[in-house]
Amino acid sequence: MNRINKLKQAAVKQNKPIRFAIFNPANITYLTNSTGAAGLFIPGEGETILFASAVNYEYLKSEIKGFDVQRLKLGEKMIDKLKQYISAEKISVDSLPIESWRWLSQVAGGEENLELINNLICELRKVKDEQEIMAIKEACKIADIGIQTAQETIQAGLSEKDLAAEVEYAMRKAGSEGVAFESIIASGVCCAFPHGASMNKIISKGDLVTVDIGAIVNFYRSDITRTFIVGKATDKQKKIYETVKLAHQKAYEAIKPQVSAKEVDYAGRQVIEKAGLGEFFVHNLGHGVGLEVHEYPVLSPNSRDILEVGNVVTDEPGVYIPGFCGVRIEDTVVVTKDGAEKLTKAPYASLS
Ligand SMILES: [Mn+2]
Repeated sequence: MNRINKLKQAAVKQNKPIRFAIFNPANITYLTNSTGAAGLFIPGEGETILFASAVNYEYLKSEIKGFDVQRLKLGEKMIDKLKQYISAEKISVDSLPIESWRWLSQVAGGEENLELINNLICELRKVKDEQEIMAIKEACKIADIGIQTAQETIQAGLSEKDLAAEVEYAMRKAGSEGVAFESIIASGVCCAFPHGASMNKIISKGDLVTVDIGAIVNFYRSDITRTFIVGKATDKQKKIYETVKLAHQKAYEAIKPQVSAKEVDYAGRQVIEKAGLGEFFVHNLGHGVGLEVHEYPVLSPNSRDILEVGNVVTDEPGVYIPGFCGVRIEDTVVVTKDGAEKLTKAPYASLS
């Protein structure tokens, strides 16, 4: 069944209107397998209307089959055009800026006629089909190449920015459509900033280096982190690294269909807590990956998600000790009927 029909079916089940105005770019990509549209109007019956600015119109018109592609004039907004298609009745909306919300509620005959259905699409996007998993697998293979490049390139004297450039170049050459997110290369004390972006810091001997990168294939993303040592690790660095590695392994073993996402978080978190490092694990264990690098399900202590076959999630425990160092190990993992399978496969650094 195509995704638009899936969405309609899900809306019927939840008693939501089966006419939709879709604005969120990732949702548009999910429903059309394309990018560049300003929005969609999905009527109860008949062709979906795809609104495109003049910049993207010709491309979409020739590439996208099964949609009525409508051109927006210069300066014309999608919501101006949408007026022609909707009347004062209930409509499902995924998300839109507050100004547009006010406008759309007037056209639709009142705020009570707008039904927010972003969750509905998030729920659909949580379970990847074969085509989506294939794209993510490819994106993971390319991310593995990026990690391999990092491993071969890291040395004392190189800046974090230069390392990021080498890694991103390798992924581009291997077919990535771009970076899945701003690459994080953090060395030495900077490793203690979990989301520290690559800076001008020079990598030095004795530094742990965290490399967190991702690729994009057919709009789908991957996410991987490896932590390396330049030279020889100290006992303290080794202890932290081995703790994170074990937490990563225990969480991976917990990933199965019908298991609650918070149990998976706990499986990793308790290893770090038992090692006395709990206060330094300052983020969730993982997140869904797909058209966006952070999507559902969420693997956190208070998640309500239950894992199911076709979820693609990260397993990424970390320990960050301010002023000293940080370690994170991350894989992108797909939930299968027998358990789970790692889609990123780059070897883990050995610190001994
Ligand atoms: Mn991640």
